Amino acid sequence: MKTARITTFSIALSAATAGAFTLSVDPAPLTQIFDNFNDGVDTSTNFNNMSSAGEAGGFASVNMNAGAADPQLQFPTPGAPFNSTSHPYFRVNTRGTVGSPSQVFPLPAAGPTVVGYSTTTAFAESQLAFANVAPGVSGTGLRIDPRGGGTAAVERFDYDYVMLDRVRTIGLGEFDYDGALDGWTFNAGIINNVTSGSTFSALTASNDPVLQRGGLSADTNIYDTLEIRIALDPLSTSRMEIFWGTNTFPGPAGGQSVSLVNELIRDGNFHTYRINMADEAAWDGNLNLLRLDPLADGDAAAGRSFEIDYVRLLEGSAIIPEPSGALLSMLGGFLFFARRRR
Ligand SMILES: [Ca+2]
Ligand SMILES: [Ca+2]
Ligand SMILES: [Ca+2]
Repeated sequence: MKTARITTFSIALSAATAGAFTLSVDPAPLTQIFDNFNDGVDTSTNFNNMSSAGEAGGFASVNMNAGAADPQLQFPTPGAPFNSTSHPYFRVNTRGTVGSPSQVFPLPAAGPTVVGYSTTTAFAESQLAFANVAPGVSGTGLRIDPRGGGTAAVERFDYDYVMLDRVRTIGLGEFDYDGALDGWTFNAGIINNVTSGSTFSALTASNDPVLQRGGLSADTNIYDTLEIRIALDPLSTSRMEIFWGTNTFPGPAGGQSVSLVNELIRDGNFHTYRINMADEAAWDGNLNLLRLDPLADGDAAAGRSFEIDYVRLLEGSAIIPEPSGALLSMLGGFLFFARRRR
């Protein structure tokens, strides 16, 4: 069920929370799924020295022939075509039997549009930008060269998703292939977890369920916005709290979090919470840890279901709107706007 778009601006009411943040609930999407390889229908084509190895479990697989020169393949667009003006950024989640330099060429070819990235042996997301594409150029497919060429043995490459973004974006968790954890760990307060169909679903089982993602290095001067798409148990009543750590403000730490309570829509359907952190003093330096407590306290201990579609970091300064006068008056006394740091 799609709900009407509402936007609220608030400070966290939790006594443990200092500072201010800006929240948009169910804002217009900034990301378009180019292909998530989740329907089990292999649409790869135009192979050169490569062949399909099928699409299953939420990703597409291709094999590069032994001795291959200039291996390449194309993913056509089962969905909407790309437009480099509306969506100048894109992300590829991939892995290979060897870590190697890879390239993407937007199709149809429109000048020197190569973008290089690095395939690793575990699934990892590369954040890319269409390079040297004339403004307004659009395309209908991507050619991928998984490796520059020349290898002794057959090598396999897997593709989990290609997503097109309006602003610079990092997928901290897309949960887009079966069993994917995308680097997240969790404590015993989270049980019965299943990743399937691009979501991580689970039950809370203690008063302090914790999901955590470490191993990050994201410049908070660029990435100042969190976006979480989550469905919450209609029986739930407690807060969702997000802790973070940076190189200058290590975490998780008490008082270094934001929490949502009344802003949460608990109807069992997915809702998007876009949280701009620019006014949080400790959102500073390089983000290296994010912790998500989906629910808390006795509510969580009672065993509530939740399902996460994704957790993303966004270049928020480009897209967080200043509040309108009408909105200001509508929200009246709930408003607080901290001085922006920059
Ligand atoms: Ca497919
Ligand atoms: Ca996928
Ligand atoms: Ca997802």
